[in-house]
Amino acid sequence: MASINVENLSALSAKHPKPSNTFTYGTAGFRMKADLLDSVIFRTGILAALRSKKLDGKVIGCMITASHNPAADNGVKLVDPMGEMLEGSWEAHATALSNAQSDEQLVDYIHSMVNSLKIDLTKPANVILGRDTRPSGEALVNAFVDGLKVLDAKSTDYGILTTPQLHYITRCLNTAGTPEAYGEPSAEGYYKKLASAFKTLVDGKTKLSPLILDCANGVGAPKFQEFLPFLGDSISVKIVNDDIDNAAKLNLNSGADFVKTGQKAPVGLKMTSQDRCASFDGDADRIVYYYQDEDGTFKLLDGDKIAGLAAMFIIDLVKAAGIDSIKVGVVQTAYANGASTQYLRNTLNVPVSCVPTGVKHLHHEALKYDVGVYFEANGHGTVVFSPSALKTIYSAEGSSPAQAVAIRNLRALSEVINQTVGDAFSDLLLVETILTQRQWTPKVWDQAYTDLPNRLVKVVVQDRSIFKTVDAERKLVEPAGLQEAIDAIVLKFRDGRSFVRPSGTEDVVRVYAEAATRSETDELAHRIGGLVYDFNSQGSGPRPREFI
Ligand code: NG1
Ligand code: ZN
Repeated sequence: MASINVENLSALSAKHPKPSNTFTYGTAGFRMKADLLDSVIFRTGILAALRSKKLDGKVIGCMITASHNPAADNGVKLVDPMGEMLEGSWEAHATALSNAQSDEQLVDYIHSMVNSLKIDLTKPANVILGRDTRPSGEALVNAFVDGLKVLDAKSTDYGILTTPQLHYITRCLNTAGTPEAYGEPSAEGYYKKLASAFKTLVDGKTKLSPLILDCANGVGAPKFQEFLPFLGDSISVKIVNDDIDNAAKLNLNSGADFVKTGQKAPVGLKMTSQDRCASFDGDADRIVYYYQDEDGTFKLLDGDKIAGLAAMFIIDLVKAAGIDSIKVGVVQTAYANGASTQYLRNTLNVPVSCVPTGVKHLHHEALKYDVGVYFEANGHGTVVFSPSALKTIYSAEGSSPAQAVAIRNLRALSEVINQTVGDAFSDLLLVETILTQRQWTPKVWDQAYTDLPNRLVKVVVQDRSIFKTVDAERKLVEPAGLQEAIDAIVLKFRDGRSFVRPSGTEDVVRVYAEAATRSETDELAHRIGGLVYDFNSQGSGPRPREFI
């Protein structure tokens, strides 16, 4: 095993000095104000090279994005060879490297990784990069590439991409030439694969009215525009909020997070009761749908509604194909609306698992099913088909024309869905497929179940690390006594449910509440918010006035 060239490292590291801050690689990688990220990204480059060497030169992906955060933020996430998130145990190495106080400490930590993980530094390293439209992205790509140079890693910069496109390309590169080959490793290859599957799925069906698509003034806008010619006349989409030249507008009063959190339409989108609308987030890995009722009420069709629609459709398709040995399961987090869980369990009769927040938990759990549908309520999710389910689907022949069509559709569905990660483009095509096949309006889709009113509030606390949860984050075990106090309040509310957990991406504690009516829900959320504030917020700002 070679050792690292310390002089080379020091020369490169001197270009990327570490500020005094402490950094953490969390559920969404590193994410913060872009001007703090230079040293973090340089060191993440070193980590990516080590990861690739550890995996015998397999291609590792790097995405520079801060998703739905404001334009001044940025972030970095690493992608493992099959397009999944970086393996959990390496997150701690990312954190440790980013916090090394000197070049000596940096070198020591790299050597300790090389020794404990048995990394052969003479192996090749291959890393690909993508970034969203943020102005800070280009300089951060250069910092990352400097990190790669420390270990002579080979890199390919794919320029501006959506996050899921980068995941897709990573998987394509690592599976090329194998029986699991995932597709052509380029944005064009991605467009061709998805468009061809979508055309199969809507073939012969009456086209729906145009979809109004809010792209949050982010990377989804130019990339969906690029995608449209591949889709031809199979779909009609009217893009709004596509101003990527004015960085300040990114995610501003628009996008999936704004729509989901505020339960209202974005700016720049005029809606009538005839319209079907959707919003991407800033890096196009989340999508929510919405429409307006005849009386003008805004109606949200979030990740839970998409999961319900997808599960319903896939169950029907598997039956119609005559291969109902394939079992469908759904994975949610505690943020899933209680009514959606009831619908899945009691109406669709599918098994539902609840896991902690964070895509990697959902993805991992979904792999346990033949076909695992997973979505966070905020609109991030996808469907994963197990290798054995795919084998069954691809070897089935069908004993009637109807079965043959259902089998063809299942195959196309497994192609239109980006199985590496939640993907707004792919999820859009999935929803449009189902609505087209059924000739449903969003209102008909919405009739599956009625959401319980719900509310999410943030509490700024002194120290969010004192909040410890169990049971897929639904119960607090620390601070002692707080869960009992929450339970006592929840008991007083009809259909009441509430839980408290520290955010993994922001310095806050989140309170979720649902109850039978809007006013009871608000009261419950503000009571629990007040309780948490009084426990740990003294000195961290004024007590929000709405807290009870
Ligand atoms: P945190 O900040 O840990 O709640 C948020 C979202 C997650 C996930 C991550 C990554 C909510 C309540 N939480 O996590 O679902 O998407 O960001 O972006 O929406
Ligand atoms: Zn995102």
